Formats: sequence, C-alpha cells, structure tokens
Amino acid sequence: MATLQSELQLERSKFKPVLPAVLRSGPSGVVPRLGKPTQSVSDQESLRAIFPKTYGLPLALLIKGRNPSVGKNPFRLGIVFSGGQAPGGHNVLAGLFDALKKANPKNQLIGFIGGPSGILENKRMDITAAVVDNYRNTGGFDMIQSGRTKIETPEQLATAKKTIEQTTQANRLDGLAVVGGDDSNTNAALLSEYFKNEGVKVSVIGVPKTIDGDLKNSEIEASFGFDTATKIYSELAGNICRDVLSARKYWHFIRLMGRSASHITLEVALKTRPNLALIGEEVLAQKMTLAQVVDQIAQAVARRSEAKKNYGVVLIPEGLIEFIPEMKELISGLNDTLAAHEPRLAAVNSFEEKRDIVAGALSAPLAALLQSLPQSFQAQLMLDRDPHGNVQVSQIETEKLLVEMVKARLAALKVKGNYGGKFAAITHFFGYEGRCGAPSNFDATYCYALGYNAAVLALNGLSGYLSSIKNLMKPPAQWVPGGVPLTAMMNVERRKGKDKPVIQKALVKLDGGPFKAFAKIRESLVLEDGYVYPGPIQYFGPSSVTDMTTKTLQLESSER
Ligand code: FBP
Repeated sequence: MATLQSELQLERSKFKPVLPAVLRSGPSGVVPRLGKPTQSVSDQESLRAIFPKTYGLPLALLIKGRNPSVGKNPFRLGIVFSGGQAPGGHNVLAGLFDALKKANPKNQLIGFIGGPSGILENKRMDITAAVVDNYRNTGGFDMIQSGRTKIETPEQLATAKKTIEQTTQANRLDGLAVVGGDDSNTNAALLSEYFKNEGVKVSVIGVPKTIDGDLKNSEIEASFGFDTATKIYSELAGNICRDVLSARKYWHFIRLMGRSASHITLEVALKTRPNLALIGEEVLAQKMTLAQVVDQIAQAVARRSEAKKNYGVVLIPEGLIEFIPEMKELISGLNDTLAAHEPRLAAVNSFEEKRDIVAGALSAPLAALLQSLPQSFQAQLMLDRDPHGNVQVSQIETEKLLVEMVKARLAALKVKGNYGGKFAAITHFFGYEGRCGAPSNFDATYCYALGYNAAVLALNGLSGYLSSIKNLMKPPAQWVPGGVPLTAMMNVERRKGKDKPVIQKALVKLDGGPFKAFAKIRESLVLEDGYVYPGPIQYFGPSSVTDMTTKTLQLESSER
C-alpha cells in the first residue's frame, strides 16, 4: 500500500533546492583544485602512523573545469546513513542521485539498509528515480534507515571490502558516501585508509550530519540537521514559555539533545530567552560541582519567588552531566570499569550486584559518589555504552535529578528563612521530536548541495574527504563547494578504556559570538519574563522567515 502523503508533504515535494553556481554545469563542468597538504588538529605523529596512506591529504576546492574521465564509464556509488537521524538526509541522497545521473544516466546509487551493518551484511537496494522523488524534501532516514554499528575489526573491514568488490565487475562499487557525525566519519576515514592499503579502488566521501551541531570547524560551517532540529525545539520551548506566562504556577525543566556539546541549548536559549540556560562548557570551565549547579538554579527560583514569580523555564543540555568535573570523572571511571569487567557484568542479572561489582572496582571517592545518587540515576549512568564508547546521555534523566535536588535545596533555604515560595516543577526532554522533522529551506538546500558535491568528489576519484559547502550566510548560489581531508579534523581521545583516533568535536566556545551574545542578556532574563516565541518552521511565505538561518551560524559567520 502506498504511504499517504500529508498536504504539506505534497506541496513541499515541489521545492527545488538552488545549487551553488559553480555546480550548476553538472559534475563534468567542475574539477577539484587541490591545496597544500594538511595536518591533523593535534596528535600529528600518532595519526600519521595510524593513517599512513591518507594522512596529510590537501584541501580540495571545486572550480569550473573539465575532467574527461567523469561520466565516461558507469559509476556505482553506495550510500549509508550512520548514527542519529537528522533532518535533510533524504535530500543528501537526492543530491547524490541527481549528480550521478547527470554525469552519466547509467550511473547507479545503491543504498545500504540499516546503517553500517547493511555494508557488513551486504543488504542493499538500488535507488531509482521514482524512489528518490517520493522522498525529496522529507525528514527522516526511513528510505534506507540508519544504525550505529562501527566497522573496525580486521574481520569487519575484510567483510566491507567484499561488499565493495562484489563477485563481478558489473556489481563492484566505485564510491561510498558515509552520511554521519564525528564518530561515523572517523569510521569513514578508517575505511578509506584500509581500502587504499588493500589496493581497493573506491572513493570514500563523508557528509557532515548531526543535529548536535558539533561537527564543525574552519572548513565545515555547520552540520546538517542542526538548523531544522533547533527550530523545532525552539518552537516547543517558546510554546512552554508562553504556557508558563499564562498559568504562572510551574517551573519547567527542559532537557535538550546534544550528547556532548551544548550548541542546541545555546541556540534555543538565544531564540526563546528562558529564565536560565545551563551551558555545559561553562560549567566545565568554572569547574562547578553538581551542588553548585543545583544552587545556581535554586537561587534563580528564590529570586523570582521574591518577585512573586513562582514559575519559570530552565534549559539543560543533555550532555551537562559529563561537563560537571566530578561526574565526568565518575563517567570516565565507569567507562573503563564497564569495559574491563564486561564478561563478568554480563553474567549478572540484578542491578545491585552489578553496581557492587562496579563500585568495588572504582576508586573509593568515585564509588561513594555513585552510591550517593538516586538508584534510577545510577542505573542510567551504568547503561551500555554505544558502539563508539559513548555514554547514552539521551537515556539519563538529568532534568529529573536536578528537580529533586533543587527541591531539597529550596527546602533547606526555607528552613533558614531564605525562601518562602512554591516550587512545582514539570520536566521535559526534547530530542527525538526534532530529528526527523521536515527539513527547513536551509537544510533542504544545504543537504542537496552536500550530496551533489559529495558525488562530484567521488566521481573525481577523491577518497578520505568530507563534503564541504562554505559561505552559508550568503544566498545558496554563492556557496562554495569543496572537500576537507578527514584526517585533518582528527585528534586522539580515550574511548572504551583505549586511545582512539576520532574527529575532534566542536564544543561551545566561551569566547565565541553565540555564547557572548547569550552572556550579555542572561542576567536580565532571570527576573524578567523576556520570552520570545519563534513559532513553527515556515516553508512558504516571506524569505525573512522561510530562509532564516540559526543564530549560531549568523553569529559565528560574523566572526569569520
Ligand atoms: P549523532 O551524533 O549520531 O548525529 O546523534 C546525535 C544524537 O541525536 C544525540 O543528540 C543523542 O544523544 C543521540 O543521538 C541519541 O542516540 P540514539 O538515537 O541512539 O538514542
């Protein structure tokens, strides 16, 4: 049965993304101009040793020109979505498809189903024009789905090689586009290195995806999905601010996605102006304890209560817990302990027994800290890590922990006569609500260009690059396409108890434009009701609303 499309979907399918001018004459009308060799952001010697074949590749800029080999022979490109969903993925796929077909109608796009495990199991589908047309400008990754499998063991790499090479020349892949965040693109770099080393001729190209907004640097201005997801969260948070002002009886604690960096919280704070927004990177810089974070919120509640305002809104980044130094230390201790005792823990069923094994292996202060937390929170901290070794912060209900601790702190203030108000709190977690929304004009256009550009890089035989589109504050026609070597963005980090090469995450810069803009207004927001209501994403109407970019991109671009 064909899926019924909503009225908005039907209208939205007619949206035609504008390509950067330089890409408009198609893949055979551009060539990559290569710059100087690059260096990784740090740990140069270790990374050079891990990536002997792909370390130091030059930056690539696409300029008008002609590469006679592009489009000459049929080219088969695989695409895989890796990691969390982000609005615009289907347009990356549409961009890849259109570029491939423009270069040579016999070119093929092959989708790996279910994320990187689809490569290992060789689960694939041939993507046709009819399928692509059905998904243009839609949210989600559902055409081919996504997954978090990591391809890293020698056996997995050899299996991936088999999938690329296939059994006949007619089926072999010439390129692979990996649409993912920092971890998935690290995996793309490992694949590219492995294939080069094995003499497998295949272009591995990454595409920067993550709603978290933390895959960016001097060459990557934004990851796709951040624009749409933050617009959705801002609408929801703005609606809550208005509810708060209407009912005047609740404090709303809103946790927002963003596993490591607080970009989402900062963007939503700039858009909606809540009474308080915690920024994890600042908590870390000020070395705040959990008690100090709680005290900061309790003080704001008490101050507003004196002004007869027993209501308010607090934004909390989901990664906050990892920024509080004592908690960070606990999580890092847990990461190592859980990895070291994996078989023993797997054999145990009761939570208490597991916790006692873990506590016994931690240092005494860390064990005491773990045991001082509510049991439900201990269990959340001990949940399995993802395949890349990350704590699953989306499962940790920090907002609930904070409400309980603020309640206790206010009770203590009351006893001392320093607080006389009422505190009724409601908690929310906004994350999954934003990851599959229909892409904004910005994301629809950006993703299409990223995909088109990725196909051009692959057709030109480049491998180990991330598709890059720059100059994003200008109209799309003036956007600048190119490629950034994956190894140039890397450093070495500790994961699952081991040092691993990973693409460096971009955290909120405390001396950067977005944070400084927030710091300027935040004191006045504690007492005032200065809420702003951004409303829903607009797909039709005046450009001032349909083409509006994020405040983060605006403020960061003005610093470039
Ligand atoms: P990516 O980094 O893979 O884009 O995923 C980001 C994210 O949405 C985080 O914000 C969140 O913590 C995590 O995914 C949730 O993961 P899962 O979908 O596995 O629950």
